[in-house]
Amino acid sequence: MLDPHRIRTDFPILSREVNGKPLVYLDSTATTQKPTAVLEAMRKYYERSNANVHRGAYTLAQEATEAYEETRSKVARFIHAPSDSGVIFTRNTTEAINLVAQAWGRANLHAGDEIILTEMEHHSNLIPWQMVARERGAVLKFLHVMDDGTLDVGEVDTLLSDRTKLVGLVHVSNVLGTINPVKEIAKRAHAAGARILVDGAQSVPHMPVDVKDIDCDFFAFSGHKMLGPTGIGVLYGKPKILDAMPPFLGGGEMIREVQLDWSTYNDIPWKFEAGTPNIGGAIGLGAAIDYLDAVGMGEVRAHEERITAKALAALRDIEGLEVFGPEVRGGVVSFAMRGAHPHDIATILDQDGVEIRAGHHCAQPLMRRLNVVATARASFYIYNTESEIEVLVESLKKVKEVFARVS
Ligand code: C6P
Repeated sequence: MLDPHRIRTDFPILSREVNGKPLVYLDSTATTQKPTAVLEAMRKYYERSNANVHRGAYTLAQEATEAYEETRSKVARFIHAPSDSGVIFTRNTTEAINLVAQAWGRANLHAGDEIILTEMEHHSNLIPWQMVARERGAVLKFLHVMDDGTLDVGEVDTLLSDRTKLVGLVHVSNVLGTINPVKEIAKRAHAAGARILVDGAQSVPHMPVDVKDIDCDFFAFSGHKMLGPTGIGVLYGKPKILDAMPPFLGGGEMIREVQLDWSTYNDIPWKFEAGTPNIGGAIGLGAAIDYLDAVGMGEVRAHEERITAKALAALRDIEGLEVFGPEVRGGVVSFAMRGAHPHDIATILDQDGVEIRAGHHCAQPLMRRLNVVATARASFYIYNTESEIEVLVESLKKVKEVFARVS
């Protein structure tokens, strides 16, 4: 069984204090903390092998290229991609989805074509489709979120039509924690001749993911939400589809031959990696994958289930506190407290060293569906302990007292 107390010793930041109290970091959905192994891998690269990739014949350039490409193989293995060529490095999930919307969407969407999304999408899987749909005259349709915070899979069949070109949905909601049945939805999308894109920003860091088993066409996630650094993300795509797509950005490294008035393009994945990539970031991500591999993704999920079940039970016990989302979920708990604005909750918790996020979580349509303007949100990862849940609960009780006094 995963021991969070042992794991915590690998994370220097977790021994600091905030406002005179031990840090209780409960915002891993926004970004995770980094273990020493990741920090050291990046430091070693910059101290010993720093050079540009794919460009130099000298030793440092070869070392940098090998380390960068090694991470691509690690990513492919980690998500069970059939080959490295389907793994494209991006800045983050957002850029990965924009790549698909711009490169695949502009080439494949025509007036009247339909894209199916859900009401629970993060803005990064909504705005890129709004942009390309407006340009191409395509239509957006939405799967509703039911009162229990899940999707009705059967509704997909009512929305799919012979005009549907793409179904795009989040694997695990960053607000509700809902784990969506992406494999089942992929099957239905494919039966209707549509492509499927999965936003895996909150699944890959927290549970075993197998893109081959899901049979998704595109899958996006961010390194910084899985112990890696910011500025490195991944788009996985089926190689055949990526091959047929035009490039996203133009520039160095994505070309084969360049004339003054025309060019031919590199093979995938490099066709989609114009310019000098985030080499240090990729190396950090590789170290993060090694770390998660050593812990075991099944263990990661089991630990989060334990912590989340404890948090759910404890929060539901606080009178006047409403928890959003289903029972079976990722390690995310969004809630509202009667009479207290989520931002005030977060500010008061911060006085106790408890760091949670408050706001719309980049999911404004979902906030409207929940009939709130914002929620408070605690989220968990491998380094969170049961006693931290107790600190959260005690601190929330204080919030309640403060607002009982002022109201
Ligand atoms: N959600 C949160 O606090 P980027 O910013 O590109 O790394 O990730 C975007 C993104 C996409 N999809 C989902 C499901 C996400 O949760 C996020 C990031 C953070 O909820 C920051 S808004």
